[in-house]
Amino acid sequence: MAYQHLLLELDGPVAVLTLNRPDLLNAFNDVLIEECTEAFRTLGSAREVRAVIVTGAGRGFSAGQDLEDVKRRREAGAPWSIAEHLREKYNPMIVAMRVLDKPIIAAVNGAAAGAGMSFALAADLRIASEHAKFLQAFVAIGLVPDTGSSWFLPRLVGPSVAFDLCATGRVVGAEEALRIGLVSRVVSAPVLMTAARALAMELARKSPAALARIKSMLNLSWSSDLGDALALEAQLQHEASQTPEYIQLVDEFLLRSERKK
Ligand code: LHQ
Repeated sequence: MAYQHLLLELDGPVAVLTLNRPDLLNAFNDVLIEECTEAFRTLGSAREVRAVIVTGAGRGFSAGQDLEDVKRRREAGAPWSIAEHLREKYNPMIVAMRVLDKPIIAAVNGAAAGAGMSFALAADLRIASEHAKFLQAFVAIGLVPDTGSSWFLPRLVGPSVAFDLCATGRVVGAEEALRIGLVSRVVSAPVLMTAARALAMELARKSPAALARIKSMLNLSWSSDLGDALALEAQLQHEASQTPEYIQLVDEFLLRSERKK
């Protein structure tokens, strides 16, 4: 599928989606948001794809909403509602990321600001280059967090740090991002994509059915109580244990243990 502002590369079981508006630090316009949503949905039914990487072309990851585009609309006098824009464009993209039953790795190569940071937070895990920086840029233009940031951020870094980041809009560099749990790894810029691809390949070798269930149970854990989580674990573990993969992997483990004796 050819997109206008999004590059899609298939590398065996790994799909790499690159936001491709480098002159604007990959700021989102309508087309880019729609293309991302479409790509996540398409990848959901691509059986050969087992892990997805999202990254940005050039020196930015994504600067969030394309503010030039917003200004153009205002100047054109076209009636435009931010609420509608969020409901019809950004929100479906975030939902498409969370319901995709495959792991999404955000390889954060540079600035992730506003909705660009939300986009990174909606991935299953984040790996950053030393040039990555995260900012809840909304407050600097008198807005509030959107595109999922108000939901993801407190869950990832706790309510106090989330408030700090949302209320100040300050820049979080790669090392701080690692320390506060925004990202799980930091690597040097030249090896970011190699590291992201290696991680994606590692995930691609795992049972896809197990990964889909892991994603689903962790999605639900964020809004469930302990009783619900225990019940869901029992149900999904039952389903996982009915798969041929489970029997085969346990047998292989026991065989390896036997050989060591
Ligand atoms: C940009 C942008 C940008 C256009 C850099 N747009 N051109 C949802 C619904 C509806 C409306 C509103 O918003 C939302 C959600 C949101 O995402 S709100 C938040 C929108 N994003 C921002 O406010 C971030 C604005 N950008 C920045 O703060 C900085 O550019 C960051 C920290 C991202 C990067 O700083 P630098 O590395 O110093 O780069 P730069 O500022 O020099 O930017 C490079 C170019 O990219 C520059 O253009 P130029 O022609 O001078 O090279 C910027 O104007 C352009 N650019 N962000 N969001």
